[in-house]
Amino acid sequence: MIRRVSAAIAAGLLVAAGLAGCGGDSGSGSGNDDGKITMGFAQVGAESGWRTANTKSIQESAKAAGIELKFSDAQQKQENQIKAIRSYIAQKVDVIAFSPVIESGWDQVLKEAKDAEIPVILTDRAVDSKDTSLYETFIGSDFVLEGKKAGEWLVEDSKAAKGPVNVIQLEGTTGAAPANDRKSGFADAIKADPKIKVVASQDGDFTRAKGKEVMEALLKAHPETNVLYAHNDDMGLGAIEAIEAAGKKPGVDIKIVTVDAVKDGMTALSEGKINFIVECSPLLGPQLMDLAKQVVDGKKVEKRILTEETTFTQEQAKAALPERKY
Ligand code: GZL
Repeated sequence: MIRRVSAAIAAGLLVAAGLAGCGGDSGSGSGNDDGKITMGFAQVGAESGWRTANTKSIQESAKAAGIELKFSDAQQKQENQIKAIRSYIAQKVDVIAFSPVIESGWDQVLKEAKDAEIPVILTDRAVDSKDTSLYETFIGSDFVLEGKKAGEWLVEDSKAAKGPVNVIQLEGTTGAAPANDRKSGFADAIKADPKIKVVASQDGDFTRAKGKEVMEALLKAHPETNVLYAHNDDMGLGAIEAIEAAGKKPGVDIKIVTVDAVKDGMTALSEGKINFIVECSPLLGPQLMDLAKQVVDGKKVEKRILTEETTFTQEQAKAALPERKY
C-alpha cells in the first residue's frame, strides 16, 4: 500500500511526536542510553539547488525531532556512500538513511546493515535490489510521473506547432533512478505526437556546469533544436547560458521544460526563460524523522511512501515565488 503524505502534515506529526517524546524514552527502540535515536545519513552530494534544500530539510528535521544525525556528503560517488554506510554500521547507529546516487550495486552493504540489525530507510532515490527486505521503506517522488507530466505539457504546447518539434534532452546522472525514470516517463508521453522527436539525449550529471557544457556541444550539432527537456532545473539553468551565448532566446527560440522547482528555476520561469516546471519536493526531512522513530520502535511502515507535488506555469511561478522556502 502506498501512503501519500504532504511534507506539511508530516512536519506537524513530527512536532507532536517530538513534544510527546521529550522527557520519555523513544519507546522500545534501541536508542542511546539517554533514549536519543542516532541516525547515519549518507547524502549523494551537493550537486544542485535541490540537493542543498534536501540536506537542509534533513538536518533541520533531525534537530526538531531530537534525533542525533551523523551526516556525510559523497560528492556523487557511490564508493563514498558505501564507505559512509559501513562506518555507520561500525558506530552501531540506530537507523541508516540514504539517497542512492545510482540504482545498482547496493545489495552487499545493505546485507551488512541487515546482519547488524540496523534498519535502513531509502530517501529520494531508489535501488534496484530484488530483495526488498534490505530496507524498511522508500520515501520519495514518482519520477516516471514527473517525466510524464513534462511530456504531456510538451504535447499540449506543440498542438499549434506547424513543423517538427526537435528536443534536446539533458539527462540526470547515468544510472540514477530520477534519470532513468524521468526519461522513460517523458518518452511515453511524447508518443502521443509524432511531430515531437528527441534529436539528442546526454548525461548532464544534474549540475549547472555540465548542463551548460553539454548543451553548448549539442546545440552546435543540432541547430534545428526548438525544445530542451532537462531532468532538473540546474542543468536547465546551465543550458540557458549556452542558449544565450549561441544568440538564441531561451523560452522563445528554444522552449524549456525542467523538473525540481527550486527558487532559481522558478525565477527563470517567472521571467519566461523556462516555460514549464514539474515540481520534485526536496522537503523529505519531516517524514524521514517520523519514519525513523517508527522503524527504531520496531513498527512496520508502508514499503513505498510517495511525496505530493505539483507543476508550475509562468503565472503560477510568479504567484508562488514570494513564499518559496527553497
Ligand atoms: C530527485 C533528486 C534529483 C533532483 C536533482 O529526487 O534525486 O537529484 O531532481 C538532484 O536536482 O541533483
